[in-house]
Amino acid sequence: MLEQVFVPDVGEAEGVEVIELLVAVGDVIDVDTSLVVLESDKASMEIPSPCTGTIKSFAVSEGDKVTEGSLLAEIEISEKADTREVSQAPAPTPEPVEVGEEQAVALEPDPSASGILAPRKMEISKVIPVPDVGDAQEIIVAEVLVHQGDVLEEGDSIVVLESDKASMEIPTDLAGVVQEIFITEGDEVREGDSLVTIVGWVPIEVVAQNTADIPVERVGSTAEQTARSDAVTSLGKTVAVKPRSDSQSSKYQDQETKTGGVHAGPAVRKQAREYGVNITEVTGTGRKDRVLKEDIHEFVKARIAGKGSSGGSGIPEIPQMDFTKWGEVENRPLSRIRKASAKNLHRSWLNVPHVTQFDEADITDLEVFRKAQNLELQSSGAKVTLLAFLIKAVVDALKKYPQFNSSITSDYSHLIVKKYYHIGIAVETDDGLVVPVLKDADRKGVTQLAQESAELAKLARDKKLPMDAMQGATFTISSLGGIGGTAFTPIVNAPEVAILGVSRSKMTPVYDAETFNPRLMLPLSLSYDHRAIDGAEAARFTSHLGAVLSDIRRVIM
Ligand code: CAO
Repeated sequence: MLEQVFVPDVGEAEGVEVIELLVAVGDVIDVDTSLVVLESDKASMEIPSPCTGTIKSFAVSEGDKVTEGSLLAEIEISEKADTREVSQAPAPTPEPVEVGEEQAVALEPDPSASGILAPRKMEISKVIPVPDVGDAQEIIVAEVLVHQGDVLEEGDSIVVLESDKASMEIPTDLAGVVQEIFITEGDEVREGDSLVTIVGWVPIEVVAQNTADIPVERVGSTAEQTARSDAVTSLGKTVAVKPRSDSQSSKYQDQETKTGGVHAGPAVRKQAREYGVNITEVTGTGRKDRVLKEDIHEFVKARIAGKGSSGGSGIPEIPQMDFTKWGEVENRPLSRIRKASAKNLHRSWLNVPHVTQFDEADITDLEVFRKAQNLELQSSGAKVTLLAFLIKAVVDALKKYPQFNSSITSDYSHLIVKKYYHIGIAVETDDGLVVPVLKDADRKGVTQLAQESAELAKLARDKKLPMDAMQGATFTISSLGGIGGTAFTPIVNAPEVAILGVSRSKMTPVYDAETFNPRLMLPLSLSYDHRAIDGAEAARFTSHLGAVLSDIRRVIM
């Protein structure tokens, strides 16, 4: 049996363009598989399949103009049970579902009346509150990341809150549109205060199962929505609702679409086509990597200047490949931290002429001393780490070789030598690399350095580092010693000019002119900016570091 799919009411008398055929003749598809993307000047939408089956033919090609009622495709139905009838029959009366005392959820009516087949979803309005923020006394709204009318996905950040101890981004757990914002930057808030209201859609099954968990303020059906344009009443109060597009019948109308693996709105896609730009090659800088008009402009500018889109540095770009040609792949979005560190690392890598000096430090005696100290400290619960001794030794070496504690001016005319010693510590977290800064390391003892570095690493892993705890480093240590490896080439954390990489220590036979002795050797990898530091200076720096670590008493000399 053949099922014919027609263009629904798209609210455009002059018709819309077929932008993309998302499946091919012969493809086996499920109910709701998107078949084609249609686009007008105002919106783009994907047209879903009404049934499970095999694509028999397409009546349109990419670039065609179509209007309501035009035949799009024919599908050979394979599973009658999954077919949703497309008829002109009136919508059935919504069936109420009880949610709490005062609210009734109306099932979305069968959308076939409008020719579009939408999943059974229900609109809910949810207030996102300030969560439990521990024992913080004062919480300030540092940044409001959304605007009224923004379309958010689940997990998108709404605001940045800051307390005296930490800063944190508050995400939405409901995908939808920002309806109302209750706070402004600088406001002081408390746990439970309302931040924003999100109006979103959730599958009816989810609502039915989780009514107890979802603080639903307002519920409504599509039918109700259509009947009233700008206000709804619930819980005894009227809430303003931003009117949605005229063609509510299309479930994707007025939303950005993700086709070809790229998020972009219709106007942006149109602009890309006009400029002859392949949108999949453009790096999106919007939310969720959405491509913006500015990105198209930048892309075109870079092309005109003969540059690749990747770095603007004139290096040839790595082409975007379709890896699915060779096997199964998974698209994993990068965390905000990974994206930020990717940019910083790339910038440093391109700007800083790196050299890495390798050396070893004999830490046999230091480790004996450290373990003895830890035995003494056992009852107090404190622990002296190797990292703390490294910080101490590094500060000593920085004092002796101050050019390692500097930044180079952008015209390369001066070194700005810093008289303070703030040591960045690379910390691995689930979201990527974070570099908290241990301030004034020269004024602290080894026990305090151990305690503070452990606290900073914990805050980083718990995503509770305040912004100022990640700023102002003069030199960075990246220790992979607890994990393994013999050496590596860390990337300088510009505008710093050097970074010390530390690998795993190993018992090694060391010749002392008469015999081989077993010594615990610590591999050091010092990367430096060759514009600011000469190779000989780097060799002296690591030699001094090695000497201090082999006899820690030297730090008091
Ligand atoms: N050689 C041998 N063992 C080492 C060592 C070394 N160089 N450094 C640490 N260890 C041992 C410690 O002795 C400790 O063992 P015990 O528990 O038996 O005492 C264990 O490894 C863990 O050490 P730790 O808890 O003191 O942690 P750390 O000082 O090694 O590291 C931190 C702290 C924050 C640097 C680390 O957790 C981390 O995140 N490292 C990764 C940094 C990173 O990703 N760098 C790459 C940057 S470039 O991409």
